[in-house]
Amino acid sequence: MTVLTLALSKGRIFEETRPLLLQAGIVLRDADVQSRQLRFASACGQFKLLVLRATDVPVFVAHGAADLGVVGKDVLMEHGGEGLYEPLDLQVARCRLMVAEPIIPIVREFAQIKRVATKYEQVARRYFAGVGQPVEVIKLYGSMELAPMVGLADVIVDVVDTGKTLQANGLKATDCIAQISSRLIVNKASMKLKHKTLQALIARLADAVVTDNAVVTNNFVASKPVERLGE
Ligand code: PRT
Ligand code: MG
Repeated sequence: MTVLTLALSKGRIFEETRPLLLQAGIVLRDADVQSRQLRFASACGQFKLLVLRATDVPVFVAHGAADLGVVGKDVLMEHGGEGLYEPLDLQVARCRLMVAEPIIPIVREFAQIKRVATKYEQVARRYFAGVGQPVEVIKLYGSMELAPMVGLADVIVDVVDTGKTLQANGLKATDCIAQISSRLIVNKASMKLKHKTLQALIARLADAVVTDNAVVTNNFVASKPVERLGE
């Protein structure tokens, strides 16, 4: 049996990916998921799960500490994707990566270079360079929405889902940089060394994405025979 190590982040990606994993035959026990363990095995033992911070998922996979992982396209764009294949769009945890500015414009006394607060430093640099706008990018790790309010930045770049967070902080979206969803990423060396097992898993996950719109109950899926992949 070829064992695969899968990197996931807790939170919305985990919640939305778990049903797809189940459909693909990867059963995770509630006790493991709810525990504080950062590494645990799937019920059949073929998969080792690593529970990581979202931004660390591509790092673990690129270095081969995990064979594959699930990560938001936003995080992947910021990482750059070196050492990784991106074979599948899982179409979960959808949102948009957007530029937002104060609804009521904040007038600055001196016309200075536009300041952008974001945790997506590289993406923001590339985007504003692409539209020919010189900017100073200020890297933050959270609460970007605060930055314009306190005069730290003129605009922010962040992911937006319903838009309620922007609205609650007096901001409005002005430009969409990218449509975001979660992607399956695979280490390039693992793809060669564990090709058969990985291809089988990718095919199963692709099927799961297609049928994801159907309401799938745990009972229905769990009652299907779970074959070991690549055997
Ligand atoms: O939370 P933590 O700092 O640990 O890490 P994280 O924020 O990277 O993880 P998590 O689980 O919050 O998000 C993981 C991934 O989910 C992101 O990389 C995106 O690909 C995707 N995703 C989808 C989102 C959202 N929707 C989303 N709405 N990630 C974050 N948000 C946040 C956003 O930052 C903003 O604060 O939700 C707020 C906006 O939501 P609305 O509905 O008010 O617009
Ligand atoms: Mg978050």
